[in-house]
Amino acid sequence: MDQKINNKQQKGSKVAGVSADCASCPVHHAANLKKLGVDMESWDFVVALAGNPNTGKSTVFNALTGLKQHTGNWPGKTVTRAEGGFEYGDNRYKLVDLPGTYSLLATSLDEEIARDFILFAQPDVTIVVVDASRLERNLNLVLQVLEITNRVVICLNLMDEADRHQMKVDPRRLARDLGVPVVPTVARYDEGLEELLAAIHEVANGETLAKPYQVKYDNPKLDRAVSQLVTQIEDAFPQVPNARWVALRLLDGDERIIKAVVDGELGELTYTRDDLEGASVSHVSNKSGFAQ
Ligand SMILES: Nc1nc2c(ncn2[C@@H]2O[C@H](COP(=O)(O)OP(=O)(O)OP(=O)(O)O)[C@@H](O)[C@H]2O)c(=O)[nH]1
Ligand SMILES: [Mg+2]
Repeated sequence: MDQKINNKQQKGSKVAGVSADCASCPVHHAANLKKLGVDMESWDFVVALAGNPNTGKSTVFNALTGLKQHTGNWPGKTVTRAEGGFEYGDNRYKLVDLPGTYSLLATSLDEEIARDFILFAQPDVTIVVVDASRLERNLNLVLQVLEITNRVVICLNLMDEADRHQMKVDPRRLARDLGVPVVPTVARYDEGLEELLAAIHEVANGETLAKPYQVKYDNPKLDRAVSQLVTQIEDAFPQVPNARWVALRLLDGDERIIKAVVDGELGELTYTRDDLEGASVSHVSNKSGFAQ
């Protein structure tokens, strides 16, 4: 309980002192989310729901938010976005269902939307829903998400399917190897969701310290190029939390990220008070997404 109060106080003091180092403060954060069409006014934390297609994301989404949800389109796109909310402990959470993707390389509109949300909106927690019976294929996306953010909870879903195929999946070992919480679930039958909520809550409140696994490329030339670029990216955009990932994408010739660097979009993660005061707020009833 003390921990929660402390977190709130810390957040409050950061809000009061919006300044050059406001990159991690909630007001700044809200502005990023607003830009992407998420109203943060009545919520403490934003949680993104990512995962491969057909892994049970919507089942988890429905279980956590009830059926009261907003659906609309992603701003400027014809892809549907569902968002809802839930309350857990002392906190209100907004849950955003991302399109199902196998990767975050932005080679399709769905991948671009999922990637941009995790990168630019910096959700407080990203849940990656994983099919326990197809772990190898699903880990590709997990590793990519871990390169962008360490605020991750793995929802190891379809455990019943893994059992049915006599596959032994060890959530503890996976958590140790990946360096982030892993919660086994059978979302269709509401199994494991309480534990999932507890893990989300701990990551959101900074009670879980993640040490995410990072892919090693074992290539000295690449390592040198990455570390040179990381220095330059950190100089230009001191608030970017994942310079290594940005560097790797630049080396890969990722046009979207090159554009974000050239246009300074990455730098927009730093908001000034003027930016914030200029931002209009669209109101969404804070009850509208709540489970009964
Ligand atoms: N056996 C089993 N089925 C599940 C589980 N979770 C979800 N399902 C089923 O899997 C199917 C796909 O679930 P969805 O929640 O629609 O999956 P999704 O990830 O949202 O799918 P897309 O949005 O199409 O990517 C549905 O028939 C669910 O009932 C589970 O833990 N076990
Ligand atoms: Mg779905």
